[in-house]
Amino acid sequence: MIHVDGTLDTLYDEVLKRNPGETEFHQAAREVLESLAPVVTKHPEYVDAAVIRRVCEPERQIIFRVPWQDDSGAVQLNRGFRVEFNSALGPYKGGLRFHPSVYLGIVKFLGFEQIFKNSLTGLPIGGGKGGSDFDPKGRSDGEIMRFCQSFMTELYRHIGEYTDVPAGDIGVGGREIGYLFGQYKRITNRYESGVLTGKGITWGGSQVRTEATGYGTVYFLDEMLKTGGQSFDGKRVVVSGSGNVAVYATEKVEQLGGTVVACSDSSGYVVDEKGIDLSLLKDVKEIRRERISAYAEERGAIYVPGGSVWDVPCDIAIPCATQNELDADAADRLIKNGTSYVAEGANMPCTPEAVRLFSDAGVSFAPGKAANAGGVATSALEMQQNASRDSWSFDYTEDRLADIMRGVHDRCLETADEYGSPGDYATGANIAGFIRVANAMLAQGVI
Ligand code: NDP
Ligand code: 2IT
Repeated sequence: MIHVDGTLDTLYDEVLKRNPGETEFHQAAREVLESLAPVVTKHPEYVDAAVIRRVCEPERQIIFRVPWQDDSGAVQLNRGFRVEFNSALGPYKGGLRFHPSVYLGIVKFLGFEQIFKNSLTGLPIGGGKGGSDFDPKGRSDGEIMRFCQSFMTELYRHIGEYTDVPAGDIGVGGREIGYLFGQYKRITNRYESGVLTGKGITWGGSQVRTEATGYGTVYFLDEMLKTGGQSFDGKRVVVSGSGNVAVYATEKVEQLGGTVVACSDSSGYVVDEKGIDLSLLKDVKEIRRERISAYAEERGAIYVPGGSVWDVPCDIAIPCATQNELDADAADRLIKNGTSYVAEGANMPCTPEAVRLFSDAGVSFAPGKAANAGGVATSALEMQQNASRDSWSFDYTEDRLADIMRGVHDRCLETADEYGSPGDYATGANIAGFIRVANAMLAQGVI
């Protein structure tokens, strides 16, 4: 059971009752509520004005039908979602996920996390998330385009530069954002650049957005290492996944002097003791869209079908695939193998039991809502450039990203200190993220 003060207990019970069967949302809500006990003691006004209660209830939830025709002419059917969770700090902001596992509980957990993550960046963005149970694997470009067009034919009426600004997530990258933007432009007859982020560089996109989540996670880790008097130099690193976040986390680790010795996809993992060859990885995953086994074959590296990438010994672990991919067993093995830093590039990849084991073993742990905030932060920089019809250089944008990640890191540590949990990044992130949103909600009245 949840060990928090009576009020938070009641709130958690309400979350369970109002959102039956949505286990990922329950998990995300519980992790935040468990951190808020010292906040409630210090600030009873958040309870009086039902701020915590309101923050757990999305402002709006949209569910829609997405019919489309496959290459054989058969009609396919999927479900689309957009959960507009909280707009206290700015327009709803958060990615779209296309994956067969998507249902309301996943979108709600991601939207909930996004509220606090976006708040932590210090930028003017609210929280939201969307997606579909569409499975892009094995689909042709034409099928992806027709799906995106159908998805946007409903979504367009709910989004806008000042309302709700989607971006990518699992299964949604530059190609999909292109098709989505094209359809939005066609339906609305407006070149509204700021309605989506993650656009191509030549048509309103920002430098560094593609790299931002992975780079940002590694900048965050670099700050954690510095805090412990260490650096990436000579460190063995394991990254899970081999998508957008994993690839650019790998790139930045290598730039900072570490070696990424393993990565994975949902079929298996690769061990490459010489260090991952980035140009081959990008070619296999980003251009050819093949499986990680193709990388191993061409590189002459070890491929382990199935299994867990967390079996590979490392100093630093960066889970960059999906929620709950690193459980207590995996945490146990990492700890036994001497891992001392874990930063979540993905959203909620570590189970609560794994996080507890890390904490007990003195492993320094960074939660996703802090460590992976660089992606959405750079999306906010893309919105700034769109609003001013400007575009910044790569170096300038990357400096801004690095600065933002240092800010997020320091805010987590300072807040953890202030609320009696020194060194606890997860508690610091939850409290600091919550307080900024809560104060805006208090100021804006009962809405
Ligand atoms: P991609 O679609 O580019 O890559 C996802 C990777 O994770 C693939 O290697 C995929 O393997 C693997 N994966 C996905 N689902 C599963 C699963 N159920 N089991 C095992 N492996 C899985 O997505 P991103 O890199 O963009 O996203 C990765 C994580 O980072 C997600 O948690 C996302 O929410 C989070 N994130 C993303 C941001 C962004 O800007 N893109 C920003 C902040 C967080 P396979 O190809 O075999 O499915
Ligand atoms: O989880 C995330 O922060 C994202 N998928 C990025 C969201 C965004 O709006 O850039």
